[in-house]
Amino acid sequence: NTKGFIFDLDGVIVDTAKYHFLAWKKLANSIDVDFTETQNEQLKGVSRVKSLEKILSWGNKTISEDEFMALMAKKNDDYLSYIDKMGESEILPDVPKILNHLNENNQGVALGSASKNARKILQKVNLISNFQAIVDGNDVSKAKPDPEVFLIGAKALHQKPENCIVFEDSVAGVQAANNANMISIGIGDKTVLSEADYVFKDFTEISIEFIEELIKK
Ligand code: B16
Ligand code: MG
Repeated sequence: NTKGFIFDLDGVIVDTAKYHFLAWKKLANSIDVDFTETQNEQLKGVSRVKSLEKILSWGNKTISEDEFMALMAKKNDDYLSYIDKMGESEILPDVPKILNHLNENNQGVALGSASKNARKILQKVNLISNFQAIVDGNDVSKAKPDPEVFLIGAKALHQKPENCIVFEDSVAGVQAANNANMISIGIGDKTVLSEADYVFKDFTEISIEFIEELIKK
């Protein structure tokens, strides 16, 4: 039995949300807009363009197209300065255990992320060789909750959507998996991710037996 396992990146494999927060906060404050951790929550799984649009609307700011592009570049440069220092120690607990088990048992493994920096981050934490396919922000035109990112992932793994399992930490991502007709596994808070088929706090709560059940389903 072969299934397709599709992983989100930020919040599932690594905790880059803290670096997005620092970079967005610095940028927002530089244009006199407040930025809180609660607002950062709302940017999870959301693209870079959409994130800046939200920050500008929270601050009631309108800017020119050129300024918009300049701010996007500034945020990303700042974000990349944190990414450059990342290493294997920032992989979230038990993620390698699950990836290794899937690879050893010839299951399809893909990444499905909104980030345009996904490949770089996977290289930094030395996990890139665990993925047969990488679908990221450079490959999609429609953002989560649209299922596009995961449907492209399923195709790359030569799997039907109904034979795919998605691991996601964001509400929009869980909805995208459900919209793709895949099994959705939320990583995080049960009350936040209530639309997911299963929810676990993190990968330390996911047993190999559970993974085996998903493979046999
Ligand atoms: P970038 P994911 C998402 O990654 C993040 O959750 C989101 O906060 C970020 O804005 C988005 O990637 C775009 O990232 O600026 O690096 O292209 O959770 O889909 O892996
Ligand atoms: Mg995420």
